[in-house]
Amino acid sequence: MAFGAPSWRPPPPPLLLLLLWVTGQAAPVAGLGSDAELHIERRFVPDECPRTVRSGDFVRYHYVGTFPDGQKFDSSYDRDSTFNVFVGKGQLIAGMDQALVGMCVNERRFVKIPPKLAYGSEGVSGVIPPNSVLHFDVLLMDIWNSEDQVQIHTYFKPPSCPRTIQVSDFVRYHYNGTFLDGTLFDSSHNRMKTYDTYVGIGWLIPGMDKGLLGMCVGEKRIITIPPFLAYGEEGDGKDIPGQASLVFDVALLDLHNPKDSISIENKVVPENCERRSQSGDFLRYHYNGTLLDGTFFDSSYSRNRTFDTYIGQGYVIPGMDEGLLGVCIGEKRRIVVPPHLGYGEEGRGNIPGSAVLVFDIHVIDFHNPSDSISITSHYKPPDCSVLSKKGDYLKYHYNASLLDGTLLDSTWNLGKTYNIVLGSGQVVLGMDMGLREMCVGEKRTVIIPPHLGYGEAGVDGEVPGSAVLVFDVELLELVAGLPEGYMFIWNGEVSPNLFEEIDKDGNGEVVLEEFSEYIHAQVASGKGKLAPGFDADMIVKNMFTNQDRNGDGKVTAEEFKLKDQEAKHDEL
Ligand SMILES: *[C@@H]1O[C@H](CO)[C@@H](O)[C@H](O)[C@H]1NC(C)=O
Ligand SMILES: *[C@@H]1O[C@H](CO)[C@@H](O)[C@H](O)[C@H]1NC(C)=O
Ligand SMILES: *[C@@H]1O[C@H](CO)[C@@H](O)[C@H](O)[C@H]1NC(C)=O
Ligand SMILES: *[C@@H]1O[C@H](CO)[C@@H](O)[C@H](O)[C@H]1NC(C)=O
Ligand SMILES: [Ca+2]
Repeated sequence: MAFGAPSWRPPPPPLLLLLLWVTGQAAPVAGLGSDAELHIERRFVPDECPRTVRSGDFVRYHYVGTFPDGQKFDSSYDRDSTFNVFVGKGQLIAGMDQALVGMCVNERRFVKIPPKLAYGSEGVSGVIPPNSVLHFDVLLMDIWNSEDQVQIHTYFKPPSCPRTIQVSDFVRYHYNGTFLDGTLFDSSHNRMKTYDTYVGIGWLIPGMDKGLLGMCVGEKRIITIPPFLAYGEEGDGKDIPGQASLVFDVALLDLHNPKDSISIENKVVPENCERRSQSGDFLRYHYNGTLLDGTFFDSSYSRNRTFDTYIGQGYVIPGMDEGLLGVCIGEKRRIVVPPHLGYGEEGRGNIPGSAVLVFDIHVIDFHNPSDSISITSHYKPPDCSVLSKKGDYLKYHYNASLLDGTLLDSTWNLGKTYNIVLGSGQVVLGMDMGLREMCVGEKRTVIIPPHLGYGEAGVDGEVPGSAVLVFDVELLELVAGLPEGYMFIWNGEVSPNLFEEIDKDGNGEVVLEEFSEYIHAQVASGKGKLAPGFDADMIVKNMFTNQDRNGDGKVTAEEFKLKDQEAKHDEL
């Protein structure tokens, strides 16, 4: 329909406004129609009606205008856009100004307007005959007032709210955006991604910048924004028409400030804490990783293995590098890491970009690569003068555990002592060190860092990799070893006729049987001594082989002499 829209007001004003302008100048028109009064029929009233139209409000509505005979003279639907206007300010024909008052959004009214409240006796040339009664089928879409503020309605608040959105915070949230009539125009869910933005610094429409303030993670609220705090007269693209009020249903998932550092919460520190982790330490810990809204993203428990790392050296995200400093063994704490100290704007794996990370950690143990063993003696017998040394044969009991108390192994379960020659590599280096200078009856605790224990590999199924070990040891027996390098020594003088004595049958050759018999006899009579803790026959056999230079299984007097003169370190 072409009504010859005047050029003074883009976009082309709809019929009602145009015609009012024509008649509005004239004196009030007397009612000449058959229906002299305004007639309003409420054809649909929604259950929810938080607000009704008052004079001075701005409204958006659809309408169909007909004559009483049903003939249509105008329709907003044909223009595919609502009619937008202030109510009660004379911008409408008088009947319409009255008919809209009291309407709810989504209400539908059928209105009959007498000519005296419409276009009177003059009508509109070519469109509305004089003295026409006009019928309008009106559906209200939107309503606001220039005095409106942003409205906030919180419908879910989490039990704990340690922090709320402040100006310049960065947030991640989900939202559904609708118009007042409930029509969805946008949703973050359609993109399957949170909306991520700064708040309060103009990245958002003003109403949103304001409406998000004070919100906590987990909170859900409905933010209703009048168009002058949203996209105004112009609207936004094809999705948001001009002068539209917007309703955002918002669920806040994440919140931080770019100035945040990490925060440490929920500390549970064991009573006994002699040492706190420092940069350069190697730490083993369990963790559960979640996002601020509780969404789980990773856990060491699911791998049945601690997470092991050096700390303070850049092997982990900066927030963890810092958060793991100063912990005690056995400590639990929560480390909250803002994204700039975590995985940044990019995120990683199932960690979204710009996400705050929450790590609940449990420290299993830590050590420093420069650590040696530590020995704490708990009991020493009154006479503790004979101290263990390299080469001694030791019988001891032990309980082996991890720093968190997990028992690994115990000789008490085996019902017998563990026996070793000290310094012979029969136990891990840390244990070899930890058993020195100990007297029989002494009880001590030896703590062994992994590089002096089972290393990074650990022992499959028994000792975790990189684990610090705790041995509670009790020394039960000590057999003094021989001087270093000797497997057999004489207690007294060596017989001058040694070869003849060994060569029992006097045939000038010593065979292994003769040799072995002789040595054992010396040991038995206390004249000689074999190194303790080894297989005596093996020692004797080795001694014999050493003497049997040409390897023919017989030692001659010549071979015997040669060997005898040679090294000081020889056994005979
Ligand atoms: C938005 O709509 C989706 C799908 O209907 C719904 O799951 C969600 O709870 C709504 N609200 C928010 C704040 O996302
Ligand atoms: C962790 O251990 C449990 C119980 O021993 C087992 O059922 C599970 O499969 C293990 N998971 C992994 C990843 O090894
Ligand atoms: C991690 O989560 C599991 C399962 O909920 C829980 O048993 C464990 O204590 C948690 N660990 C920490 C360090 O919070
Ligand atoms: C090892 O544990 C057992 C049982 O708990 C205890 O009786 C014993 O004294 C412990 N041994 C050492 C060497 O600590
Ligand atoms: Ca012989």
